Amino acid sequence: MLMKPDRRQFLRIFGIGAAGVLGCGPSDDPGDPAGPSGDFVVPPLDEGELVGGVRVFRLRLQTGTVEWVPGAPTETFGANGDLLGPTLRLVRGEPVRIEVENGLAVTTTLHWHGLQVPARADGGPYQTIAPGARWTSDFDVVQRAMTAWYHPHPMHETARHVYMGLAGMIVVDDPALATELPHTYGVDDLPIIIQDRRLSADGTHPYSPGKTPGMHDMMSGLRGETLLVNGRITPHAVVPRGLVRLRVLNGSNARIYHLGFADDRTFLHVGSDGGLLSAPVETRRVLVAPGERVELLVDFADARPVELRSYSGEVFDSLYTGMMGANLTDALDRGTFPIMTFEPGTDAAPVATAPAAFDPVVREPESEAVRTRPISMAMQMGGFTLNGARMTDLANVPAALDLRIKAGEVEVWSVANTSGVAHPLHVHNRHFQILDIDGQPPPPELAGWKDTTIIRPGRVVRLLVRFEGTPDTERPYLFHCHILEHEDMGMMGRFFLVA
Ligand SMILES: [Cu+2]
Repeated sequence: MLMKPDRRQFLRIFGIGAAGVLGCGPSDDPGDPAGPSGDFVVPPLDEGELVGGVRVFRLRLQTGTVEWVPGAPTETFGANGDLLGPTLRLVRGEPVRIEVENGLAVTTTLHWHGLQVPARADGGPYQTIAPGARWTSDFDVVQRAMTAWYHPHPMHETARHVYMGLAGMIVVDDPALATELPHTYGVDDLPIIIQDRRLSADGTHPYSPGKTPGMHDMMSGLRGETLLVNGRITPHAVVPRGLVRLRVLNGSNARIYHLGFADDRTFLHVGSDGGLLSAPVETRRVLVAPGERVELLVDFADARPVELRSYSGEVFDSLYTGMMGANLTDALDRGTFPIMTFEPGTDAAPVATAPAAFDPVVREPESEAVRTRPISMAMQMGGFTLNGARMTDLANVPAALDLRIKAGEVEVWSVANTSGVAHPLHVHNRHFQILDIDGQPPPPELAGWKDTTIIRPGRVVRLLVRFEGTPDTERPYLFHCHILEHEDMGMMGRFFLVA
């Protein structure tokens, strides 16, 4: 199979002459330099252009096609290409301007998920970009080194636009951070954008033009059986021998992954949404919900190829409970399935050993919180609700979902999920810390900075959020479930940072 656009939109760095171990058949164009679909690709790295001290990026949203199903091209959206978009590299302390041109036939937005930016620059549903129009987002990079991403966020249409292919990674670098971590993009520092798709034989999917998912898919969140990494079906990557950093982004609409390797090797979990943990956590599994990022260090020194899998069945019972939970899942959620394979090549990895510790994440004291705000996730009125309500109209938001928070104040959000399925809660603009889960302190991999976190059914998760930022009484931020179909159906609220 073939992705013709790759020739210009993706930098192909790892070739393996033949179809990948998990590739889905031979290329129908053997002369294509992009190779068969089984090859791992990395999105191009975009470092912007320095203009008068401002780092300027230009993203053009456009339509395209990708041939995942041989002979049946799928219509796609992409940024500066047919599918996905470049990885934007930001530098802490620098002013940034991102110029977005909407070359689509529909109104959309572009949101910087995980970045602390003024509300006017956030790219949520209030910052729409009409077809043919441009939108400029200006902000200073104020946060620590981390992995973020961008995706559309239009009211009621986020799921469709992301599923059509609009998403990209953002890497925030901090020149002051002394780190021995692998850091050569595309060599030992790899973006791993995991998405699932439900593709019909004619190349269409439930969000293809003219189509809309049914109510069951909206309730479960759309899941598919075809696994993509950076737009390629279960690809095969040749990696250096030694330590490789994987920046994993779950860019799926709804599916949660429980990642591990087929040989059950251990690896190091070094970072969460908001940057590095206090120290690497050695583990065999990592759970990643839609919207979340994890940074992993994997040692490929043994020169043996290995499959990255989702061991979803191992966590099924904790993510989905009762009849509702069981009804809103598929066979993959109960089993184990491949994501991609890694094959150590002949080059030695540039970084030989993993650091034992990083700058400690200072735990936020609960005593600074001025209030505890209950947040409920429930199954009511034939759908999922947030605080017993739904946000279905940008101009008319239920009081329970229309918050005003004084800039600088610290709040505890006590999030209780009484529904039968896990929901990943995302808060725009701020990274938070998990105080406790059902009264227990978080495990070390969840004790760092987060902007999206899984709330399992029946659990109460308390978050400490320091609402710093630029006051703006006219433009709000959002908080919502990151199962995109749930968000589109109104499992979302807004907050204004006020002076
Ligand atoms: Cu949800």
